[in-house]
Amino acid sequence: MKKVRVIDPEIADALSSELKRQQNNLELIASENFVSEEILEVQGSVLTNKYAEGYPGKRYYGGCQFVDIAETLAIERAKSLFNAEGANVQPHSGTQANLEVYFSVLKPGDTILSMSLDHGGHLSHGSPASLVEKLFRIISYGVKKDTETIDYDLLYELAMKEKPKLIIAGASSYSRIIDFPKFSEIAKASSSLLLTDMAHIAGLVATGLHPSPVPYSDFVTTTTHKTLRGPRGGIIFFKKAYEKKINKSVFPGSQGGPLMHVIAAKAVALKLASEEKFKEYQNQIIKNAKTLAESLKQLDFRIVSGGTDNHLMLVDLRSKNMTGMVAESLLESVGITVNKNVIPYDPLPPDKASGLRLGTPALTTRGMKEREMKEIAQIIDEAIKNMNNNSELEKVKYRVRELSSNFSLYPEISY
Ligand code: DSN
Repeated sequence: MKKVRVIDPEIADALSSELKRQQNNLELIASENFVSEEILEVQGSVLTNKYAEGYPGKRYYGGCQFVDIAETLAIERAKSLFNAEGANVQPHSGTQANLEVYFSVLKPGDTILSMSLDHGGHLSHGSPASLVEKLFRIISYGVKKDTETIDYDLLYELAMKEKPKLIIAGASSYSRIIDFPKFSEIAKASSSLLLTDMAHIAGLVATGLHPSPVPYSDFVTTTTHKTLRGPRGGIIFFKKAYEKKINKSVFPGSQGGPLMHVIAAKAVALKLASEEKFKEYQNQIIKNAKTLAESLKQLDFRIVSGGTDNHLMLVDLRSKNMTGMVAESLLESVGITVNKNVIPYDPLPPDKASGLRLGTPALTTRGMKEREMKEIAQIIDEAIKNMNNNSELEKVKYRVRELSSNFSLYPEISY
């Protein structure tokens, strides 16, 4: 029996139920993934006990010789994988990483030009709901109404008119290739700094399956747990000239003790991401996303922008007379986990939303391929068509269980 079950059965039950949920359900949340057992092992290691404020070789605590090894490996692997001049692996999350970039070069009141949340941007890029909007002046670009792809003409126009101190490229729900040379050209024309948040596509970038923002950006932030398939956390990449500013902004600027167990797990994830089979995995993520999008289109679902070039897609549910909110809970009831999402120019508010965001990284980790994606599209369609027919929904639920049971996940783990 696991030790936690002896001392805290309530938490052990929560862990056990979550494990079963992950094993039995079909996980289609585009920003989630399943880490390897090695990463779980390192993240649950004795490194969690160590305080190490500062940086390798320059800490404010004794006894840091071994965590220094871990952090140095993480930094070097991050730089090498993404061909970056510098990396800070301490940010606790992607939002934290973005804030740390802002605090390194901006003053309160400075202007940021970023993609609007409604069109696929991220909260931390300056949504009115976030702290960022209270500290800085936020101007937003978005996607064109007809193509639903980034409106680079509007971006240029706004950049030249507003002369923002910082332009942010990158998104949370955008399924097309982002033109980083174009962003860089516009940032240069408006004398702005360029930050790219590549959190969603980091795994694709690491393997050359999405063009890299690194040569074109002053700063690049990422999370490590999405397509990159590492522990939850963030990394900031920077041009050498910003090394001191970024490092100071992370510590002591906005964080205290780094999470050394997570940093060591980031190092392992970065090592795994440099292997040839990681490229095959990323390739399969894209093939799966394209197949899922095409299969849904054949079942009369509209895919925003007509398809996908990466790991995710936005499905417009209006032709099915269903909101994202209803679809999310309906699919949850049959064992498919997704998130409702606004679509560009959505007539509905975000808590209802007209769309769903679907992504393939997690199911690809479980070994699913094109055949399973076609089946999942049919299952989603069946569930939506039969939303008021409980006996049909029971059959759909059974199909989900059957499909899921063919792809094992964490067979050795129990709580
Ligand atoms: N919450 C993440 C996502 O789902 O895209 C971004 O932080």
